[in-house]
Order: sequence, then C-alpha cells, then structure tokens
Amino acid sequence: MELSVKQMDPEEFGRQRQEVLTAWPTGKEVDFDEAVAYQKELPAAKVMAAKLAQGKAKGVTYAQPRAGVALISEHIELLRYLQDEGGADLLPTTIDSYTRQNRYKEAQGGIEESRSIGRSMLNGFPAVNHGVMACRRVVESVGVPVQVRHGTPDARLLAEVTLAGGFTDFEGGSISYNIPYAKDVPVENTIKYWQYVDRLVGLYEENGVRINREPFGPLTGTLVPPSISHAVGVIEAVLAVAQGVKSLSLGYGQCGNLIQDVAALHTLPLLAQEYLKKLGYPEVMITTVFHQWMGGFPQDEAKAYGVISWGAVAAALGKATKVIVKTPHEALGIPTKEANAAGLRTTKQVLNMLRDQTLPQTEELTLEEKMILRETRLILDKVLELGEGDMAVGSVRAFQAGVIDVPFAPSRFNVGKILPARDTTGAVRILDFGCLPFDREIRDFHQERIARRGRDEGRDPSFQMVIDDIYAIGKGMLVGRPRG
Ligand code: 8ZB
Repeated sequence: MELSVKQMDPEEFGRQRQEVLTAWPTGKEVDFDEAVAYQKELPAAKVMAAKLAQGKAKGVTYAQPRAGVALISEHIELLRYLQDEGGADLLPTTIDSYTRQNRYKEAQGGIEESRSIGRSMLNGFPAVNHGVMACRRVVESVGVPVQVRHGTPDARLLAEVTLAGGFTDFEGGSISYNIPYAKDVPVENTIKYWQYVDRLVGLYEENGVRINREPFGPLTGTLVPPSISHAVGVIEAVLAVAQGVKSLSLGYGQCGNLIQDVAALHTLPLLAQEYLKKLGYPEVMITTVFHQWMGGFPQDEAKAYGVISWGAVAAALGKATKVIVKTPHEALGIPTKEANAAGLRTTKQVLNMLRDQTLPQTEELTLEEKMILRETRLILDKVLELGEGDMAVGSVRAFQAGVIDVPFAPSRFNVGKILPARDTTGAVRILDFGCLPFDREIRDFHQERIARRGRDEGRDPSFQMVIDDIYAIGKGMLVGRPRG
C-alpha cells in the first residue's frame, strides 16, 4: 500500500482486518455489526464524545485519571473506586506494556502470575488477552465513559477488541505513539497502522456510533515547545479526519509557565480547525486535553500535590475540556488506588474553585499565542510542501529533514538536533533550532528570551541550562538556576 493521506480503500482494510483479527484468539470475538449494535445501546452518559461535547458547551473541565491492573475484577474495583471516591468524571483503562508491544503471550504469563500471586504483575490492563466480553464487563461496571490509554505503535487489534468491547474513546496516533515510545519503527509504518485504527473509527461513525480519538499530546514531556507538539497534533487530526473520524480531543502537556500553557490551550483547536478547513475536510468536534506535569516528580507527597495543583490551575484557566491527573505516587511508580483518588480530589478542588475564572487576555498572553500560531504554521506549511500537499507523505519527509524534531525522543527516525531550554519565566524556548523551518523574527525572539535568563543567572546560554532544567523540578523548582 502506497503511503497517502487518502482514505484507505475497503479492500485493503478488509485484507488487513483478516490478518489483525487472527493475530490472537480473542480477535475472533469481534463481530463488527454486533459491536455496532452494542455501542448503540450504551446510555449517553457512557459515551465519551457526547460527554465531552456537553463539557465543552458548559465550559467545564473534566478530570480523568490513569489506571489499569492485570485482572478483570481488580480493574473494575479500581475504576469504581476512582469514580466513587476520586470523583473521576471520565475513566481510563491503561494498557500494560506487553500488550503495547503486541506481546500477547507474555501478557498472558503476566495474567497467570497475577492470579497466582494475588496482585497485579502487569503495569496495565491486558485488554486483548481478556477479550471483548471482559471489556464489556468493565464498561458496564461504571457510570461514566471509559477510554483506552496506552502507547502502542501498532494498536490495530487493541482497537478492534476494545471498541467492540464498548470503550468509546481511543488514545494515540501515528507519530505521538511512535516517536516518544519506539526506537526502531519507521513513521511510514505507524501512519499506516493508525490509518487502520482511524478508518475503523470512521466505519463505526458511518454506522451511527461516535468514537472519540485523542492523539497523545505531551510527546516526551515538559520541555517540548508547544509549536512542535501542536504540529504533531494537527497532523494526527488531519490523518484521522481523512479516515472518517468526527470527534477529536487534542492534547498538550504542561510546560509549567502559566501564560504559555494557557496560550497553548487557546491555539491548539484553532490550528486544527484552520488546517482541516484549508485542506477541505468536513468540520468535526474538537476538544482539548491538558496533561498535568509529564516530567519528574518530587518524592515528597506534599510537594507532589503542589505540582498537581499547578497543573489543575493551568487546565482550569486555559479552559481545557479535560485534564489528565497525576498522583502523589508519581515519583515511585504505579499508584495505589487511594493515591490515585487523592490526586483526583486535589485536582477537582482546584477546578471547582477556578471554574468561573479566566486568565485576562493581556499583551503577554496575546504575544505567546501569536508566536505559537506562527511557529506551528511554519512547520505545517513546510510539511505540506515536502509532501506536495499530502500530509502523510509530508510527515515522513519532515521527520527525515528535521522539520519536525521532538526533543529527547528515543526514535532513530527523529533527527534529535533541537534543544529546548526555559527562559527566565520558565516558558519553554528553543536554544538550538536544528532544522526547524523558523524565520529570523522567531529565532530572535527565542534567543532574546534565553539571553535574558543568561543575564539573570550570570552565565552564557548553553547545554548546561537544558540539563539544569531537566533536574529542576526534582529540586523543587521550575527553572534550573545555578546554585538552586
Ligand atoms: C505516558 C504516561 C505515563 C504516566 C502513568 C505513569 C505516568 C502508567 C499506569 C499509570 C496508573 C497504570 N501510568 N501506567 N498510572 N496506572 N497502570 O502514566 O505513572 O504518570
């Protein structure tokens, strides 16, 4: 199949489907027409796209945790706890690492080991191994929509099983679940895998079932310049809509400077709408997702609550439709259900207190928005130019050329030349532009802001600043200053 942004032809989809559904025995539980009928019977309160549309109209920010364990009844107990004791507005099912790598045999081993030891030996819920009926038990046990969250380069079977299983939202995308997660998978391959997932969602849509799709916004974490993650989000939005997706949540990971974070939340849906329209796609529903701090966390739980709260503030003031919540156990690993619920309660307290407040549209905020818009457009226009109008082809070439370059990504298909650093206010700027297609004015802006930090710290801007920024939060700070 030649790479193109165009909708997959039905023959190609059917051919792949045979292969996908026979990769593990539970694939044969998938009966598309029956699954459509099942999805149609779900009450509106359990349909993510419907609930997000409601939240967007009301201007509220919903809170969603991450959570997943190996066994079905324990997973249900966990989700119920987060709903009832944490007040989660939306629920996840985080998938384990074996499943993310299509290693279903090893996931099966993890299930059996968990059964015999009596605690979860997997870092998530192995939905493919458990199968369609088990997913339905999960969905039927709670009162709010449930989303699949993972990090899978090839999620075709996972999507088939979980969507037939009644999940109404599927996270991930061809770039966002490849470049930050895999070392050796070509972008061209993941674009094709994810076109299958998006086409599947498109088929549900054509049969009257709306499934929400959410590209993974934060990429590698807290030092990704907003224009880079926005460019990836818009590309994945275009690729999804081309396959028939009608409901999208676009994500952004907290950088830590409030004005920059709010500017990023304001501009993300505007850019997606702009490029969808420019490329002639139909209008779709777009909501935003804000990720609380995706970097290192303090071990001290009291300090962790501070980090969590600051993320809740940015999500609320930026009017994100949803915030993905961290827990006081973030520095330690997978949280207990109590710690997970505590992170939710902290977040909801802040969201409730700020629900009627917005950040005033100051000159500074407008300037941040203007810079993010300009930078993202320069990247996206170059992607389209490289692809001769085709976003899929352009994306592959853009990664080759370093026109899109994700800092700190493990993928060998990412050039890895750019270096971000914080300015003196903690906003993420670019120290080394690598091959980003930015003009003089943008480069001067970044350089000037980083130079100001250098003057404040009495040192020349250098790679040391980048290192200091990475370790700063562990020392209780946002900006990595010399001598704390
Ligand atoms: C890219 C996402 C990383 C975040 C959390 C990590 C981290 C991963 C689970 C989970 C609760 C799980 N995470 N797996 N949280 N239950 N099974 O995702 O702690 O914050």
